[in-house]
Amino acid sequence: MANRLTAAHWGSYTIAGRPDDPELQNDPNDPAPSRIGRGWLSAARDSRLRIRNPSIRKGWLDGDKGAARNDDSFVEVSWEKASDLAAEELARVIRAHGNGAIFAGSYGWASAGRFHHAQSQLRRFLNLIGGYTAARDTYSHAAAEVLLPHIVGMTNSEYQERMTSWPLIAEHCSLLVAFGGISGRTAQIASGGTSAHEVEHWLKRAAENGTAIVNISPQRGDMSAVPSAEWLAIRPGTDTALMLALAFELLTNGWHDAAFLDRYTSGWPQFEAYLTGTSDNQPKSPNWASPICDVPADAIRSLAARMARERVMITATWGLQRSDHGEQPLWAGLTLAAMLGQIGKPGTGFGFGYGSTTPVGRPKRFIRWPSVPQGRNTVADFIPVARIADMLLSPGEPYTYDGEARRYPDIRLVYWAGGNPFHHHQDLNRLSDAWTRPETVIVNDHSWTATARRADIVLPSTTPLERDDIMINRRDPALIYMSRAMAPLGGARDDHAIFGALAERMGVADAFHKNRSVDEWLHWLWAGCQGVAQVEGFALPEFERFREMGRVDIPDQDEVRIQMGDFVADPQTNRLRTESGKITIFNERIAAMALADCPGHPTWIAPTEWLGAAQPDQLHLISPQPDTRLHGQLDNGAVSQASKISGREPCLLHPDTAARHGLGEGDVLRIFNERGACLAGVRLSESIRPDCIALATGAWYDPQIVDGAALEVHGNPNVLTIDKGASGLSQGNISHTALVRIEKWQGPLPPLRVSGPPAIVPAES
Ligand SMILES: Nc1nc2c(c(=O)[nH]1)N[C@H]1C(S)=C(S)[C@@H](COP(=O)(O)OP(=O)(O)OC[C@H]3O[C@@H](n4cnc5c(=O)[nH]c(N)nc54)[C@H](O)[C@@H]3O)O[C@H]1N2
Ligand SMILES: Nc1nc2c(c(=O)[nH]1)N[C@H]1C(S)=C(S)[C@@H](COP(=O)(O)OP(=O)(O)OC[C@H]3O[C@@H](n4cnc5c(=O)[nH]c(N)nc54)[C@H](O)[C@@H]3O)O[C@H]1N2
Ligand SMILES: [Mo]
Repeated sequence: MANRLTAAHWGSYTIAGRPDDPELQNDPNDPAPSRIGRGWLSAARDSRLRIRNPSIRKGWLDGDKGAARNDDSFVEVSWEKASDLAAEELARVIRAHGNGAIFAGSYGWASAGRFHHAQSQLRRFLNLIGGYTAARDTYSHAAAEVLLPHIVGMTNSEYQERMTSWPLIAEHCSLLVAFGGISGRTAQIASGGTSAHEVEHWLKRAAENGTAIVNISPQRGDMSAVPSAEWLAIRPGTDTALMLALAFELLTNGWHDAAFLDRYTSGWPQFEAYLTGTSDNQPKSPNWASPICDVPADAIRSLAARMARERVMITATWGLQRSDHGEQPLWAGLTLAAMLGQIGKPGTGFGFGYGSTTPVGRPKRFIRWPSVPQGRNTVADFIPVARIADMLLSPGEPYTYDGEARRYPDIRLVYWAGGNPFHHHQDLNRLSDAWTRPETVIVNDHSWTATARRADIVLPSTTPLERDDIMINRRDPALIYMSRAMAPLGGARDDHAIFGALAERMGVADAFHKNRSVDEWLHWLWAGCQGVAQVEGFALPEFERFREMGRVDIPDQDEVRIQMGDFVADPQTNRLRTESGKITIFNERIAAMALADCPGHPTWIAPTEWLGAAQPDQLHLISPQPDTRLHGQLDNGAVSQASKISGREPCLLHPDTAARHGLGEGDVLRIFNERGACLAGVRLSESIRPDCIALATGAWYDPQIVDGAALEVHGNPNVLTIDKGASGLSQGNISHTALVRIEKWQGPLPPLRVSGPPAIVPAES
C-alpha cells in the first residue's frame, strides 16, 4: 500500500483514518513536531468558515463602487457566472486603464506545495494577460532586503542561505548574544514546508557544550529552550543604542580588531567619529545608552568586556528590523561583529534570523529545485510591499525607495490569492478606508478571512488537504509527495483550476495549461527535480515510485557553511558585491541619498513612538508571531481556539502592571491608542517587562461599533500598530513599534462576528 503523506509550513504528516474522516499523524522522523499542526484538520473542515461557493458582494452587484466593501452580504453564484464576471472585469480594467491598474502584489504565505502555490498560479495567469503592478520585498524582513545588498553585497536570501550552520555554533561559539532571542515558537515554521524541527535541539546542544547565552529582549520567553540563559530586558526599539555603547566600550578599551576593520570593511573612520562623538558631540558611552535602553551602564560594560574575551556570535531576530528605523539594529549588529574581528570564522560573527524560521542555519545541503514557471511581468511598476494603504489612498503621490524617487500608481482592481492584508497590514482602520477606493477586489481563499469578506468577487479555493502536490524545499532533508487527504469542501476548486477558467475566457488557455493536466504538471515538476538531482550527483526514483513512497530523503545531506568564510579567507578574490568590495560600515551610496531617517552609517534615531518619550500610563505593544497558528491561518482551528480567553486573543502582561489596572488572569481588557482599540484576554507573566504588553498577531479581524465607538472585539493588534515605513530607504513595515494604553473591560462581551460566515444569499439553482 502507498504511504500517504502531506505537508504544511508547520510540518509534514502521515495521513491515516478514513477518507471522510482523515487523521494526521506527526512525521516519526521529526524530533520536535509543531503544536500548530494539531489545529489544521479542524480549521480545514470548519464548514461554517470555509467558503462553499463563488460569492459576489451585494453592493458591488448594485454598483456601490466599493462603499460597503468593509461590511456587506454576498450572493452565491455558479462558477460559470463568477468566472465570467472576474474575466470581464479584468478585461474592462485592462482596456480602460492598462495592466498597471491591476494590483496583484498579493503578498502572503498561502500554503506549502510547489505546484498549487497560489501566488505562482496567479502570476502565471496575469503575466499571460499583460502583467500587473507588483509588490517588492516582504513583511518579514523588508528593511534587511533593501539594506543587506548595500552593506554586505548579498540579497537577504543569499545572506540567509549562507548563514553559519548550527553545529559550528554549538561547537565553537562561547558567547551567544541574541538580540530578540532565538525561539522555538517561531522555529515551528518553514516557508514551503518542513520535515523536521531542530532549532531548540541545537540551542540546547550549545548550552550543554558551555556556550553562554544572553537573551537581549523585552521577553524572557524568547529564549525559553535554555532556562539558564541570561536575560537583559531591553526597552523595545532601542537595540541600536545598546549596540553602539558596546561598540564604544570595545573602541575606547582598545578591544576592537583594527586589522580586521582595515582589511575587511570600509568607512570605519566616519563611524568611529560618530561613536566617540567627534562628529556630533555625543560619545555613545554606556552612560549615554543606559537611560535610552533601560539597561544598567555596568551591565553594558561587563557584556562588552566578555565579548572582547570570548568567541562571539551576535544574532538578531527578523523582528528587530520590523520597527521604526529597523535598518539600524541590523547594521549596528554587523558592525559590532566586525569590530570583534570574528566574522568568517566557525561559529562566530553575525547572524540574522536564527530561530525566526526553522531552516536558518540548518546544516543541510542547499539544492535549487525547480518551480512552476511564472512567465515575465511586462508591467515594470511596483510598490514596496507595506505601502499598500498609501498607494490606494494617494495615487500619484511621491515616495522614496532604495534611492529612487517614485510615485504611487493609480490602481483600479486588486487581485489577492494566498494572502490576507487584513491580517498582515498595520493600522487596519486606515487600510479599511483605503480599501474602499479600488473599483473591484477579487480574492481567492478557502476561508472567510477578513480579506475575503472585503472582496467583491470571492473564489473558493481548496486547501492542500484536498489536492495532490509536492513539497520541495531548498534546504529540507526530504522531498514529500503530498496526497489528497479528503474531498474538496463544497464547491471549492484548486487555484490552478480557478485561473484556468479565467485563462479560457481571456484567450490564453493554451499558454496557461501547456496541454498538461494537474497530474501531468506534477510529473513535469518531478522530472525537473530528477534533472537537478542528477546534476547534484544522485538519482531520484520514478514519479510513480515516489508517489508510493510518499517521501524521499536527500542522500549525503549534511553540510555546514560559514557566513562570509570565503571573503575572509581571501578578500581580494572573493570581494563582496558592495561599493567597496568590503563590508560597508559607512556607505557612500546610502549617505548620498541624504535620508534623515537612514544616514550613511549605523545611527541611533529615536523611534516615532517609544517608551523613552511616553506618558507614565503608556505601554509598548509587542505583536509577535503566534505560538498557536501561522499568522491568521488556523485561528479557527482547535489549538488556537483552546488558547483564547472568553473567545478573545490572550495577551501577556506583567503581574505588577495588571495589578495597577485592577486586572487578573483571565480578565478581558481593552487596549487602545489614537489609531484604534481592541479587546484581549489577560495572561499574567513575569517574563515580560512591566512596561510592555505582548499580543500575538493573527486573531481574525472583527471590527464593530460598540456603544457608539469603534472596537475590534477579538484581539487583533494591527488596529493599534503604525502604518509607516521603517525609513525612506526600505519602507518596511514597523509592526513592533507602537505605544498603547490599557483598561479593564467592564461592559458585556460583544459576540464575535468572525466565528461565523458573512450573510450569504444561497446559490441560484
Ligand atoms: N502586528 C504584526 N503584524 C504582522 C506581523 C507581526 O509580527 N506583527 N508579521 C508580519 C509578517 S512577518 C508576515 S509574513 C505577514 C503574514 O501575513 P499573511 O501571509 O498574509 O498571513 P496568512 O494568515 O498566512 O495569510 C495567508 C492566506 O492564504 C490563504 N491560503 C492558504 N492556502 C491557500 C491556497 O491554497 N489558496 C488560496 N487562494 N489561499 C490560501 C489562507 O487562508 C490565508 O488567508 O504578517 C505580517 N503582519
Ligand atoms: N508559530 C509561528 N511561527 C512563525 C510564524 C507564525 O505565524 N507562527 N511566522 C513566521 C514568519 S512569517 C516570520 S517573518 C518569522 C518572524 O520571526 P521573528 O521576527 O523572530 O518573530 P517575532 O515574534 O516577530 O519577534 C521575535 C521577538 O522579538 C522580540 N522583540 C520585539 N521587539 C523587540 C525590540 O525592539 N528589541 C528586542 N531586542 N527584541 C524585540 C519580541 O519579544 C519577540 O518575541 O516567524 C515565523 N515563525
Ligand atoms: Mo513573515
